[in-house]
Amino acid sequence: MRRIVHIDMDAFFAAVELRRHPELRGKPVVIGGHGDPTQRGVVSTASYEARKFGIRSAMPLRTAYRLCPQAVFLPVDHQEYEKVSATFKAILREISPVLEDAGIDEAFLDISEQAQSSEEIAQKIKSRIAAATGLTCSIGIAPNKLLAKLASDMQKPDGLTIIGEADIAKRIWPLPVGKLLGVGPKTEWRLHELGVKSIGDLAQVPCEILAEHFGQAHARYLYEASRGIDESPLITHWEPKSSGRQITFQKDVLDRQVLVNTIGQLAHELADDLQKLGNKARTVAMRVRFNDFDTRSRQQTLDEPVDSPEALTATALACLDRVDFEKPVRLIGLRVTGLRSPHREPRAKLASGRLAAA
Ligand code: TTP
Ligand code: MG
Repeated sequence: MRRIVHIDMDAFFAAVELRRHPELRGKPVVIGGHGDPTQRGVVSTASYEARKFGIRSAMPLRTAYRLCPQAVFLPVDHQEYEKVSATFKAILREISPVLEDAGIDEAFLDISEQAQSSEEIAQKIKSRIAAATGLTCSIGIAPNKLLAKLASDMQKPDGLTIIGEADIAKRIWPLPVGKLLGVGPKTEWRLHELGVKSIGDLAQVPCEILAEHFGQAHARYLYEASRGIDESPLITHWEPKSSGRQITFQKDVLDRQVLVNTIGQLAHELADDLQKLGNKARTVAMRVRFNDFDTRSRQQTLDEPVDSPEALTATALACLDRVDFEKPVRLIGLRVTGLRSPHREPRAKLASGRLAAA
């Protein structure tokens, strides 16, 4: 059984700001834009005290001000947050080298090979991160990424939630369907129209019905996700040229067609790389980074390995469909994993061939 940990820092940007403004502890604090609620800009995050007033990420700063005029507004300082992000990810890599960087304040860690109990590892992660950064995080541990991510969100701040397959009906099914990775506001709205409110409701809908509304690939994803099924591997690195390509746009992109075209281009380059090396890929992963550095990754594992630009494009576009675009995009990347070389003969066959010859 795999053991996957999802780590999500608590009120991340706000928590980093409170380190250098300790006098603001306990007060409603909102981080966003230039920190001036009379100017254009959206809320990046808010302290838990500010959330009590209904302030949420992505809300216009003006709305936040209306909800809580006494809140303290601070500008976004990405450089500082990236520094803290690098520090806590380095700590996680010491605990297990199998890490997927899932965004500025979150990561997945595979601890399947570790001898210690899940509780012990969680405590180690929390205390080391606290010692190095002074910050708290919430942790979910489960047999896969999908469930680990849901678990880390169940108790916040400073939580630890461990979920097993036996807990799915009792603890996962009552959750709102929008909590599922890959169900953004748009998909959630369409599911609500079908009368699907909870993850348990989704598990009642036959896959064929979902396919009529969401297309084959997304339907299969939703069908499996609602049952807590997720075999996707951790995406442990993005950079190697042979298996990943990404583009940072010179100007942020809002037009979906531009993203579709870019994905086509990246898929062709990747297919070229694969074919040159005689490789085929089973998993295609897509990553989008918005202009506020919020990052989303989606991936899909295929039954058969592929190396054609058409197959890579189709799979990447199915991943794109599972992201809701409310913000301008600054970067898009594609990556393939589960590489297989069709030229290599299976070991067993070689061995038996030799035996036969002897
Ligand atoms: P989250 O982990 O979603 O939020 P959080 O860490 O602030 O709060 P929580 O305790 O609930 O985890 O996002 C991490 C950071 O990413 C957040 O501090 C600010 C940034 N962010 C944005 O800039 N815009 C957004 O729309 C969201 C959701 C996050
Ligand atoms: Mg967080």
